[in-house]
Amino acid sequence: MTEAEGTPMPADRASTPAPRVMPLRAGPRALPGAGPRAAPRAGARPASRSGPVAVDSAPAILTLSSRNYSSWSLRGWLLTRFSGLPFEERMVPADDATVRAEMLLLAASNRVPCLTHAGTEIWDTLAIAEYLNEIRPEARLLPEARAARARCRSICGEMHSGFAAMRSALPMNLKARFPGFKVWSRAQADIDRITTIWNECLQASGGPYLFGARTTADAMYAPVATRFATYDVALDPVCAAYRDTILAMPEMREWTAAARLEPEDIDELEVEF
Ligand SMILES: N[C@@H](CCC(=O)N[C@@H](CS)C(=O)NCC(=O)O)C(=O)O
Repeated sequence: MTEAEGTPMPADRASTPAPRVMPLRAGPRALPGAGPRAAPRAGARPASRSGPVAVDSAPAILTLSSRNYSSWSLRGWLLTRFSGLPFEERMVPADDATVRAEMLLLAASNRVPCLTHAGTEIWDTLAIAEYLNEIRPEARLLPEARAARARCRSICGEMHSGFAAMRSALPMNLKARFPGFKVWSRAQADIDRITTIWNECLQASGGPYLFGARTTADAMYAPVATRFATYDVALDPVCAAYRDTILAMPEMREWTAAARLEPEDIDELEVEF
């Protein structure tokens, strides 16, 4: 068992405030600014590193799917929590095809996560990260130093577009445990690349997160940490400690506890999702 129940929480960051959860009840048009054709607010102020901007006070809605299976939902949710932006959750039910289809129409891409804020719809996880970094610069979702920032964006991009073998062979499933799981060679090559990234980042930053304090990179790789626990993936001590640091984050514990309450195990979702 590799999950970090009982391991000490990292001391450098407090837990971020919990969002209000809103299960889907209203029709799509009931969501303020959430329509697929919602136009970006004209003249919305661009990012400023000097502090929060006016747009920051607008209500935010984050559309998500299964906590147990949806790795992209987890990334988007962690990013929004890291940012400190208050938001309401809209959960797309994984098991109701009609409601699900309706709900996904809210996102131009038919994908989750989707952040709707101040009349702007952001439906890709990296775009959400960049947006949150602009409106909440004080959260430092990207490292301060230019070289580290470039490296952070590089490894986030690598996660976003890569590791297909690992993602299909070891789908995220927070509730499951597969002791002694046999990892096939192409998935192992992806795992090796990820552990190289983690080791390099942690050595350069000194940890406990990939770039010292928490950044977008930790949200992007958090579902990988859960997979390493679920599938009992053997790790070197540095990567094992990082996995446990991620799993012990208060936000991660909160997400996992809620995932455990999701009633159903959905066979068709036991694939990359
Ligand atoms: N590249 C997208 C990936 C999003 C994605 O693939 N989301 C999956 C769930 S993890 C999805 O919405 N699948 C369609 C569905 O749930 O019906 C991103 O960065 O947000």
